[in-house]
Amino acid sequence: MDKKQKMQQLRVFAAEIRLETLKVIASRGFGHVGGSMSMADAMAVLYGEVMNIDPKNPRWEDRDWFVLSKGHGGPVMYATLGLKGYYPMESAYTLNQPGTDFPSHTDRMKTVGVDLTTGSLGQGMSEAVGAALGNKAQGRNNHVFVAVGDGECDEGQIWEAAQFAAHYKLDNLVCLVDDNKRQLDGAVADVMGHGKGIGAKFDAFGWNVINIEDGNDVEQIYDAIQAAYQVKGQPTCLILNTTKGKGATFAEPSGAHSSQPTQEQWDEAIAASEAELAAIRAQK
Ligand SMILES: Cc1ncc(C[n+]2csc(CCOP(=O)(O)OP(=O)(O)O)c2C)c(N)n1
Repeated sequence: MDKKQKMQQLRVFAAEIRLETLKVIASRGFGHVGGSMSMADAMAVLYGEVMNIDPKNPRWEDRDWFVLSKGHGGPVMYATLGLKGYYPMESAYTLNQPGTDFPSHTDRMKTVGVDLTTGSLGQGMSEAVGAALGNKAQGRNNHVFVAVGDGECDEGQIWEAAQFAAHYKLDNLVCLVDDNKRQLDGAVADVMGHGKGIGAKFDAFGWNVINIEDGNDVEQIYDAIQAAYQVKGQPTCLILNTTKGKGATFAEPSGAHSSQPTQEQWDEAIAASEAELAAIRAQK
């Protein structure tokens, strides 16, 4: 398969992830739509092309790892893993209900395919750094990917982990910053700005930094990860310039953090997402 075909396949996968993410959250009626939808394209690239994984053997020792440090984005992870065949997709339509294996925030003890438990912002980054160090120490050639939010980067723990990762030259670690410009209380710039920018901070901490102009474009994400693989002796940080709520008719215009739309709004959003998927599938 040539690269053009691969990218088309990833665009379809991203649209499938968006649709399933909406359905997963719709099953509960409310949830973190914004920060789930902004991640769909990155998830498509990671799970559709980049990561070495085996859905039939989720704890395979040489697998690549993924840590959703912004654990409130659980639904996009459940959609991705379901579409990859880790479990029947329908089982995730029990989001955050009593007894479910699909809590609102990702939990490795509950959901097949989730590598590490997250939800308390900042902690997943430290867990990912530990996983990268451990895998390297055991001589594996795998990679650890970690996704953090731009609001999450307000947490001091992110920067302790970043310093550690650079010091130990963890070039098997790739951090994706979902730079959707918004957090729970509003714009990141208003709540707690990042001075010269998140990329400049990672650079100051000794990381290789790649800025992705359109973080909702699968090809740009794919190319950046290939470039990251060439860099030795440093971890890489990808700054994904994304749109919060991307593709959700009721959430994208406002960039809402969490949403509780009416049934009519859910129906409209799911129909629009289905139409988007059909249109992308029809592209050559
Ligand atoms: C330690 C901690 N403090 C507060 C929260 C509550 N919380 C959940 S999501 C969120 C905002 C995160 O913003 P961002 O990282 O930008 O996420 P995104 O916009 O990508 O959804 C907050 C404050 C939390 N989960 N953990």
